[in-house]
Amino acid sequence: MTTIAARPYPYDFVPGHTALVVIDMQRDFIEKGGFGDSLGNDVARLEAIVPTTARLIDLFRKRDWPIIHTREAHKPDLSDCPPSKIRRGNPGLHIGETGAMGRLLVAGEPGNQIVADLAPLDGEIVVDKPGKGMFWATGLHTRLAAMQITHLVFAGVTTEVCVQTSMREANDRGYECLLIEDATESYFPQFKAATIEMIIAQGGIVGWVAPLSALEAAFA
Ligand code: TIU
Repeated sequence: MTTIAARPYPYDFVPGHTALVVIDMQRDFIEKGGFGDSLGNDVARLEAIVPTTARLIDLFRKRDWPIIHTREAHKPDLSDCPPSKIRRGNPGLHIGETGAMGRLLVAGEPGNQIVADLAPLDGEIVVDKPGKGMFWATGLHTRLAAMQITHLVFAGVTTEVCVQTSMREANDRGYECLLIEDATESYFPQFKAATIEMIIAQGGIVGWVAPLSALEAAFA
């Protein structure tokens, strides 16, 4: 066990039982012409965390610790996308419609791929999730249980949507969750800040938060 300097108090990292989860670092959210851009957001904010996230992934890769990459992805026939989800959002371009990088949030489309600098390697788990949370309709909890994973380190986008939803789902399933604060980002800085405060309030009601440097220092 290794102790990480974190808020609201130190986080016990348990090698062999800890996986990294990188949420939705896909072109749809991070590059111009994707879903995030079509919703009217400044995607450059999200692109800025790619180098930190790459360092975090590298820290896990060097030690051969498990890495899970998620993508928000729907089947091409959209049978796994509720009509309410399609209706909401940008009134111009909806999920499944064709943008500059193919059909928005549809599996297999160019925009649905993880950005090149963070591309998964063979042996890493890639989960296509139809919801904002990573456990809904993915079977991931069963896979993590089979791997005896009890601790999850989170990164990715966006902090208050898919990252927070996944972390709350994980918390309810009994995982000890740590969010790396400089490897997550929101289109709305105030939402990122509020999410971090919500996670660590009340004695870590959802989990812990730490900068990447705290993890690097612990494993130097
Ligand atoms: N719109 C927004 O902030 N996020 C999403 O739709 N999905 C994720 O957070 N991945």
